[in-house]
Amino acid sequence: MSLPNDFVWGYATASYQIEGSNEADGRGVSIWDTFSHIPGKTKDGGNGDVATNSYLRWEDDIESLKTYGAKAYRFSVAWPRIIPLGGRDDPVNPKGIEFYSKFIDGLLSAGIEPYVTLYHWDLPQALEDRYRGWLNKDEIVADFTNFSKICFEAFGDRVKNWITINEPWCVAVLGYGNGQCAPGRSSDRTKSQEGDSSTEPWIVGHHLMLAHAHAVKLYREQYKSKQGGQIGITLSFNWVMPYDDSPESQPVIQCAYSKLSNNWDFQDPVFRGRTSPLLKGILGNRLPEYSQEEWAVVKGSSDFFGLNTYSTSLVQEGGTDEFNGKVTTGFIKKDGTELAPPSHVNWLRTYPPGFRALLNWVWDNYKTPIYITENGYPARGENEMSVEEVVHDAERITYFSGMLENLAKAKTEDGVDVRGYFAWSLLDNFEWADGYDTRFGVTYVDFQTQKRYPKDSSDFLKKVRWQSRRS
Ligand code: GBH
Repeated sequence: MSLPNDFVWGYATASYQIEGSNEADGRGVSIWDTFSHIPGKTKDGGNGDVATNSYLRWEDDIESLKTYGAKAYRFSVAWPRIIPLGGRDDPVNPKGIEFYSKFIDGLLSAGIEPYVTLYHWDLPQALEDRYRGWLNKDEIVADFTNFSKICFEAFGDRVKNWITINEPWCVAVLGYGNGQCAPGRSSDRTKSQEGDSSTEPWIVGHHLMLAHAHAVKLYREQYKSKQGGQIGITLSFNWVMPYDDSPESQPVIQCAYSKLSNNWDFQDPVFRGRTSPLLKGILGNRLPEYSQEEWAVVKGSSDFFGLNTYSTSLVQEGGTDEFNGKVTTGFIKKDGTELAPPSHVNWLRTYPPGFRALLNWVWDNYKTPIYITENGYPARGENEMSVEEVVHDAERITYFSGMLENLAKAKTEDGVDVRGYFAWSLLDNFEWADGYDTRFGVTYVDFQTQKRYPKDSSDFLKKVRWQSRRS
């Protein structure tokens, strides 16, 4: 396989999943601190109090990136470190700025290009308490824009790649629909005392779009020309295929394509300046309308298409879950055979041709340069293995090898403009509602000692990177 020399190779992480040190240097509380400390919200009772302790061990992380030959690193800034209480009239924390500033300098002196996510789910708790966070349009849009401005000012001389919001679908649907992520609101009263799953996810989705778009507008108007960077959003998609070949199954696939399991409320507004007709059909007047002024800000508000993708599912007609487009998704074909063997989690299986198909679909529909901002694999049972066993992660290598082969084909044979690839993740970390039960890292972390051990997949990716360079 061959890829141009300027193809961006990197690893990705997120602040709450790795940093720990939650009270250090004046950091405020985030909604994930609160949520993960409620008994029963994470699988193993885990939380981000320590995680991989990257707030203290950031130099080790840079060392790993160097060893692995990474050219780029995608990480996120914890809003409560920068503005502990979150709001535009609240004090900025110089220690928070200092931390990311020295980290960015460390990356650059190691020859690693920073890709910075502004929001990877750790909202300051004070904003949740003050005005219900993402539910309050005027406040959250102004506060997110202000937080973004502080980051552009403090880091934009060195950071040339910005991602506003990671996976708005997850924030909206998991946070306000099924209550699986912070702040955990839902109509299900066994999960949450407050919340309305039929309306809140769509309201929050609308506000996420506006916050994203206003941060982009600000960057373009005030920083882009002098700092010379790019800014965009990251959406999560999994490819879908009909579960059989019959002609009757084909209409359902059209429906599934239009939503591509996760992102129907987001890609059409940003890249087409409209709400998805399919979604409008299902939700009717529960789908918030954008005013003309709002469309003017939202339409075209991304310089690139940040794409997180992990899996392919089979879809079939029927189903009541509107978050899932009222279709049924799974991995068993009509003839009873499986699409691929299971991984450690029930939503992800290795099906590399789906990755190529997805890349083509995104490119054909949105004609915007693509960065794969996350792609990775949780090998089965890594938590139960000895260090000696766990570092030989053949299953993960199979995954990466198939994915990268298909990425190369999409780029060189199909002409898809994909410019970078960030593997998830640099190291095992706090996997949200799964706690520490699920490991996505190319580095094994012993959470008792915090020692790091490179897995074979880190070496595999390094070799692919060097061998793929066109001479
Ligand atoms: C990404 O989300 C996140 O950006 C990242 O922080 C995370 O660590 C990584 O994936 C690995 O999970 O409701 O049954 O589908 C990927 C999208 C959406 C996948 C929520 C897991 C929960 C299970 N995620 N989904 S289910």
